[in-house]
Amino acid sequence: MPSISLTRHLIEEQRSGHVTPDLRLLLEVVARACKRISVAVGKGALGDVLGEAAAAGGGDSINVQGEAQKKLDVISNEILLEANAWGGHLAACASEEMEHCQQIPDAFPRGNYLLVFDPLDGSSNIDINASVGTIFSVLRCPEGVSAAQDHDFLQAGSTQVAAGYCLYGPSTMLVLTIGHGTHAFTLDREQGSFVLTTGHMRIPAQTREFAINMSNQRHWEAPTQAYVGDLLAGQDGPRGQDFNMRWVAAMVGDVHRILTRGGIFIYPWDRKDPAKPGKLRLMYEANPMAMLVEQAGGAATNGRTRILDIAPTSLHQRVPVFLGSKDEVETATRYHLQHDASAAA
Ligand code: FDP
Repeated sequence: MPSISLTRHLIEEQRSGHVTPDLRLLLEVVARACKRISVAVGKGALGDVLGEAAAAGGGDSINVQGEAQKKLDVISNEILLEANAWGGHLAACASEEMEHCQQIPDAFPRGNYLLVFDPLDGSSNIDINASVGTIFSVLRCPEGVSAAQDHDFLQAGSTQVAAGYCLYGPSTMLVLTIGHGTHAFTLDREQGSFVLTTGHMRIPAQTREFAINMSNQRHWEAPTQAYVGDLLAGQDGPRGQDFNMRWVAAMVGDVHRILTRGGIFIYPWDRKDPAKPGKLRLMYEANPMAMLVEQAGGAATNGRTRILDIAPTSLHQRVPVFLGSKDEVETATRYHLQHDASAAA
């Protein structure tokens, strides 16, 4: 059986009518940019890419989220912007690292898609040489819009035409959906191409593995406390079985584990910072991951509502996230809905 490259996979999807020529080329450009980021990440300490980015006026650079920017956050953002500027497939790009979307420069033709990305998710893992990744989501530019603005990106996740991530781990993997299954490609470093290694990934409906930052436990709301408490009670508790915990501390790594062998990943709402309704961002973390997970048979909610049904109100909006094995996500969601119902009674 000859190996199937990403290029061949996308051409076959185009022949099946699942992807337009423009979207195919756009995804190829994103994949090419991810290869460049993979090279930069792989250089580590030899490439002068580790550590904090410097602000123009001195000191550490802070992004729009109020978070310190790593050099690799900035490098990855620039690679994605530059790679996507000239292809003619995009109307605009938005990124975790930029307050507002960026239109395609006038020198190049503008296309019909919008690209939104987290250039380097899990960047606190960079300096310890652990997995990080790029997460991206592709939306249609609304009809008749010639100069896309932030509000043109504010579409529910269910309208995404493609979503994916590239994981920079021991191997570099691109995991992609265009709404017809979730497929994983591994970068063949000698050939320089992504090769299909797992087609139609499937997340088992049941699991005994969960992922959550337990250090925030005291800040969680009551139903999250109750749900995780029952997982921790193991065999002696109401669930009647032991659960194991895994936490990569980069969403892209935790979601990859779940797509590979199941589990539930949770970043709940907490009281640590009441101004933030969750840590993760809807447009370029929760939405693309929710689409990938649903396309692999899993589920994704904010504890109450399906993530892909949430109507966004701002580009950098945060949401609580519960995603992974379908039965387990439904169980966790039930704890929250039952709590709300008894509080309202
Ligand atoms: P990071 O801040 O390192 O970029 O989206 C941000 C994220 O990582 C996720 O990848 C990860 O799951 C989470 O934050 C970890 O945050 P905490 O260490 O604050 O729990």
